[in-house]
Amino acid sequence: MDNIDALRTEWLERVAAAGDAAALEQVRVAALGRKGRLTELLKGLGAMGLEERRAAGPALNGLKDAVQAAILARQGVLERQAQGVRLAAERVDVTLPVEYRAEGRIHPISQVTDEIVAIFGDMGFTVAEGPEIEDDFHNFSALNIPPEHPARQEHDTFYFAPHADGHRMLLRTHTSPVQIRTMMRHAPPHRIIAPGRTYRSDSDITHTPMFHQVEGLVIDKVTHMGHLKGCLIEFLHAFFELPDVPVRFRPSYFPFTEPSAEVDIGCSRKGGELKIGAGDGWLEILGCGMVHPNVLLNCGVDPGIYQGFAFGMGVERVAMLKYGIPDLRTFYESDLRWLRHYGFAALDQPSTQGGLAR
Ligand code: 2NM
Repeated sequence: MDNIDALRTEWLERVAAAGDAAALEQVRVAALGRKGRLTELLKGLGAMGLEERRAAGPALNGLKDAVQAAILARQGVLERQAQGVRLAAERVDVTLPVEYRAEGRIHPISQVTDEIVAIFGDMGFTVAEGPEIEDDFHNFSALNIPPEHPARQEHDTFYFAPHADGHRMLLRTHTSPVQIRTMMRHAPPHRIIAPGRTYRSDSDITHTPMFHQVEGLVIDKVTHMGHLKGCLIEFLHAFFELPDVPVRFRPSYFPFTEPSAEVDIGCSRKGGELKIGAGDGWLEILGCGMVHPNVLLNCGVDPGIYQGFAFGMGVERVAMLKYGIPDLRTFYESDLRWLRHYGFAALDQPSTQGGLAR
């Protein structure tokens, strides 16, 4: 029995001393494994006489149970300890200062272009794009702009150096060549808008040599001036988020449309402050008209069957009016303080709700 008590003390101490799961497993194998110390002693019971076995058997089995129970208990303690260490290592210190990240802003030109695209998108228009480097035919001739028209002069248009055969490429002066390419490549009906960069040799407080336009084109068998007016009035209401903004169509002239009109919205100018939506003043916003039959013919569209309307606006101009940006030239100075002030958060979706939801 002294022997058993000594064994119990020894193995319970060894179990208690195991510092991790691997050490504990080593102790278990040494005591209770196939060739373990206690297993060997239990095997020895078979060789004993009856009396001896009656005395030693319960004691040895009791010792085995005690060691087994101690191992299980120690296992639990070690697992909880390991978990504690893991949790301490994984803990996030929410009081630490966050890492600084520069947040980008959407440029007003991108924002306003997206807004215009979203509004016409709701009316069933799809976006069309084309090259910024164009030829004379797509930028001028197809649009019924005569050879002697002032817009074709060196003074107004950026031309590239002439090729050997004399023809020279140019930077498109409007996005209309996109409409020309669309009509030449695809059969009618058409309902497209063409947003993009345009270039004119012009630089003063109200002109930058590169600027942006959105133009639109609708061609179908029954399209008439009523559609033009309804479409553009709906657009202006949605864009300026003013359902009651007065709209005026004023006769005008473009070589590529007949009849042509300029579109104004009502405004007031009190004490030098411009307010869109009411008052006795008018602001020019858009140009538009019914596509000239010559333009349709130039694009292989039969004007006896098809007709339609087109319109165009300057993105910088409507952006300045909608968001109160006073100086055109600041758009392209790449001043980050300006962009932080006039720019838009990336997660603000271009909304058509303000004007369309009545
Ligand atoms: C405007 C005003 C009026 C226009 C015309 C065409 C085309 F290709 F269909 F003939 N595209 N854009 C147009 C008409 C553009 O901008 C002030």
